Amino acid sequence: MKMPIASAVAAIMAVALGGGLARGDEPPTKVEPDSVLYPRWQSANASLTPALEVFLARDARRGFVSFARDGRRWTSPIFTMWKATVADVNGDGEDELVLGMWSRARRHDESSPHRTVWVMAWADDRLVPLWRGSALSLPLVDFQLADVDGDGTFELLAIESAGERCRWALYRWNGFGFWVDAQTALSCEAHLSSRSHCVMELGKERCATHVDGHWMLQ
Ligand SMILES: [Ca+2]
Ligand SMILES: [Ca+2]
Repeated sequence: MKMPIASAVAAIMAVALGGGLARGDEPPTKVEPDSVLYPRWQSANASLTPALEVFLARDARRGFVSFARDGRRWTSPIFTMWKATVADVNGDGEDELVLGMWSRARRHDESSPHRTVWVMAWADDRLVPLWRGSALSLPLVDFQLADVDGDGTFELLAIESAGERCRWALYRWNGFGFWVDAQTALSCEAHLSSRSHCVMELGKERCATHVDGHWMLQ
């Protein structure tokens, strides 16, 4: 018997995410994605712009992405992810899926698990990892992607913490991973703003700005 798409996704989620559904919730068939992303991909030389649904477990320790296509549903493996977004980070005109991931890689300045970033491309009808970072240069708090200089390639803007010190860092893709191009010290109370190139710090919005040849938060 063919299972309806919504039921199939809900069943995957219920089994795979375990804690994602609590007693008293709506039945699994009513499960809604946590967000929907709209990547620009290529598939067999045709453009593919799926409504990519993001499902996260309630404890944000695991999740997966899924989309419907030609009456069928493609669903990713389960990732130890806490966030998903899409942007063209390598400037090839197609979007990458950028996942906030939990890593158990050992690092002297990181707890285990700690937050990191993976970059996945869509190729041959599947997700292919371009970069599976074990960590960024400092312990990651949160990130977003923005094309701060308007050249069509998106930069990764991270809030990072090292003990009592926190910073905003602008990372660029170098073909093999990310390198830090700019940074600004930040209150550890800061968090991402709804505007992708900005953060909120102590009630004020500070945004990526180009000053004297350098990027900084102002
Ligand atoms: Ca790309
Ligand atoms: Ca850019």
